[in-house]
Amino acid sequence: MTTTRTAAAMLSLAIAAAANADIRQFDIDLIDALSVDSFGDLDNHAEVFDINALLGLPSGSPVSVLGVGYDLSIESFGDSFLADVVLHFDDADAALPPSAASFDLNPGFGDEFVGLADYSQPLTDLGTVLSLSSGLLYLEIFENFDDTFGEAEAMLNGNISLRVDVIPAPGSLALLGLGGLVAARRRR
Ligand SMILES: [Ca+2]
Ligand SMILES: [Ca+2]
Repeated sequence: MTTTRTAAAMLSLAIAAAANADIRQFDIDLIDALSVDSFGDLDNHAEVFDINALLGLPSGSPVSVLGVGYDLSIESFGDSFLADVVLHFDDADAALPPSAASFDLNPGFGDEFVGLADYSQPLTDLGTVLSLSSGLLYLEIFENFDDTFGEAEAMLNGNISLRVDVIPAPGSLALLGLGGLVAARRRR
C-alpha cells in the first residue's frame, strides 16, 4: 500500500508542476542586423526562433510571450530616419500576412532624423502579447518608410529580452505523470 500511496503522490506532484506556469526568459542577440525595405521584403533581416529548443525543451509546445525589453544601438543611413526602424514579432506559423496578434517595436519612435542612437527598455510584463501555437517566433526588421528600394537603411546591434510562458502539450503532461509512477515503483 505504501508503494501505491507514493506513486499517487508523485503523480499529483508531477501534474501540479506541469499545470503551473513555466515562465522563463531568453535573449535574442542582433549583430549588424539590417533594416532594408518595407515589411515582407526578402532583403530584410528575418529569423525564426524555436523557443522550446532554445530553452532545451522538446519542440512543439505552445508558448505565450508575456514581456519584452531591449537594449539596442541603431544607426540609420542616407536620408533614412531612426524612427523608420520597426521590429515585427509574430507567430512563425502565421507570419505572412501578419496575424492579428503580432506586435511591433519602434524603438526610435519620434526620432525623425538620421543618426546613431542607443535605445533601451527594461523587460516589462505586458500580459500575453503574442501566442505562438507551436513555440516558433518570427522576427523581421523593416522600414516603415522605405526611402530607397533595395538599399539598407539602418543597422541594429544589441539584444532583445523576452519573457515567455511555455505551455506543456497534453502528450508531455501524460509522459510526466507516467515517469512519476515508474520512478515510484522502482523505489520499493
Ligand atoms: Ca530600402
Ligand atoms: Ca527609411
